[in-house]
Amino acid sequence: MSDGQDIEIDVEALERKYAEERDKRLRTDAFEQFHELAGDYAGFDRDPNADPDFKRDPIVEECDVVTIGGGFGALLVAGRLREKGLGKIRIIEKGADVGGTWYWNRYPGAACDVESYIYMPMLEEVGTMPTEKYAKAPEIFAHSQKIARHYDLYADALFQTVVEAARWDGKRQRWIVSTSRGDEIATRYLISCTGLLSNPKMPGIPGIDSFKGHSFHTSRWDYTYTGGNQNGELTGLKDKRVGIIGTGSTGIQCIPHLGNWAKQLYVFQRTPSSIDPRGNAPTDPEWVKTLKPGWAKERMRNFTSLTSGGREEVDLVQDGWTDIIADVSSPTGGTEPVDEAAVKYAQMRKMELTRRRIEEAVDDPETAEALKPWFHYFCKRPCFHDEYLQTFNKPNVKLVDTKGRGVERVTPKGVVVDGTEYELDLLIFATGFDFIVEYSRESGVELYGIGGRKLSDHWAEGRRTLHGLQTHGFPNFFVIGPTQAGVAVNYCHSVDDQSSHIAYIIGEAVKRGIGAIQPTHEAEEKWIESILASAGARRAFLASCTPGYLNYEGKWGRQFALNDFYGAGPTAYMGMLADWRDEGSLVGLEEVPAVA
Ligand code: NA7
Repeated sequence: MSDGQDIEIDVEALERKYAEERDKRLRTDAFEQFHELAGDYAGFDRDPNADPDFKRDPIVEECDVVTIGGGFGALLVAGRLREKGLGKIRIIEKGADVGGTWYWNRYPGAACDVESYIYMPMLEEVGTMPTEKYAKAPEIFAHSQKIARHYDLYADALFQTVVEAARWDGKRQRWIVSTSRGDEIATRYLISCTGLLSNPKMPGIPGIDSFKGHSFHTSRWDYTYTGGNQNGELTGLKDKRVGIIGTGSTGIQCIPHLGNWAKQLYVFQRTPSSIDPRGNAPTDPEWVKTLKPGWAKERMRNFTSLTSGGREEVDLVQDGWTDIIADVSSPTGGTEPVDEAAVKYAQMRKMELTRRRIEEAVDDPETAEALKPWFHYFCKRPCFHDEYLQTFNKPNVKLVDTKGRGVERVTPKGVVVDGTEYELDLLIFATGFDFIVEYSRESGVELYGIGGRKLSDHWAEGRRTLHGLQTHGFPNFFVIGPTQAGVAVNYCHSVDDQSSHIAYIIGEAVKRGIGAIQPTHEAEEKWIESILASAGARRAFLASCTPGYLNYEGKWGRQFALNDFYGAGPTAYMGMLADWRDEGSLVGLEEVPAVA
């Protein structure tokens, strides 16, 4: 197959087609079409990997640091703070172990979609080498456990515990953290590490609670029903009719396994993903021998630079992501000006190549046609897989294309699309996660800062931060997250950089004898102005996209502009934070004196 360089594009015609497809998918309810796993949907939140009878006594004590969450964000910041000598660090986590995303997402086929040598953080620190270029979920989960052991974080971790609220005590200069298990923990530093995509969401499809068969969200995979494990072997499905709603990164990874084992599989599709070849391979021991200390950080940096439009002498990762960027510069922001028309053309050619690959891989022309994505390349997170498309050639697998409308309704027996009822024994929701919603919904936590001011009030019109990390009126509180920050394709790189920056600030505060630190009101205002100013360019691109979590389901507003990423991109963001640290005077931060 060609590399696509010979493909000619009629730009205007394709833009019209993209707009038509987007319009089919626009909905007035946008984010409101989804529900958290709470209220009527609380039953979907059962953790199949935790002890439902777990009990412990409430804890009342003092500590140095509390992290809200126990995924890579928490592990990285806790590890870095350990390196700076902070003693008592409590990770407070809803799950029964560390790992975050990789604790919850145990569906068959789950793997990182960015190369593991750069995705898995702290490889050199803890002495790990992934076994494959794209490691599978169990290996990534085990790596998170290894980080926790390496930095001795298990001893003070509180699992199966949810942080509910935290109140700033100005006299003691402590956050008083209360939890679902009645704990009252006074901590000097409170760090929110609730993750990028951690709250599963359910679609508000009429009749969804009437289904009488078995059902779960992919992030709560029920192996007692399906049989097997994360490698597949789903023997419990041999005599089952299975339906799955959702064809994003999650759907495309577990669908081949379902296709291998289910008696009948129906894939209910609203918008097809773009699927590029994966090309996984075992780690080459000869290559490992060539690596010099510092290689992991340099590889991360090189990848983030290339995938945010930068120029590098070498492409260290050389995979689907960097291949694309060789031809297509990302509109998410680089450090150099780009020729927008050339970028658009290259992206269109890239998508045409993807559509041609689908025609080659899928036998049935109607199915192939329905699997073709019609949107700009970066409108949705690109997917990579070598078996997904071929799964539709199996006689027991049927694509039910809802033509952008979504599933019509769920009945006690199954799922209805276009008036046809598909009877099912098992219905799986691969419908994704909340993305940058209101903070207290996202984290489940309410904060009461100086004077009892609620964080949800302070952020009612959208986030207000300095560098996405700290907020005025909430001293010693830090957030690891994408909002108002430079977000890399390799999200773990963003998390790694933010956690080092937070550890630097805390380390300096301790060294300089500052009991409580916060951004000044002026610094926060200035940062917000810069976020709003850079939102314009991205807005035009996002408006042209089919709805999805990356463009706030097509519903833009000032709040979303404020909750958006740092417009100049991750390389510029990380460079700016490094310069800020080098300057050394903690510009824009102020000491908050203890209240008498
Ligand atoms: P995603 O990428 O948000 O995908 C969710 C999927 O669910 C997507 O295909 C949706 O279609 C589909 N969906 C949602 N509601 C419906 C209804 N009502 N009917 C039919 N289909 C529906 O989540 P993932 O878990 O796959 O991936 C999350 C991240 O994990 C990913 O970005 C990587 O970083 C790793 P839509 O496209 O909205 O039309």
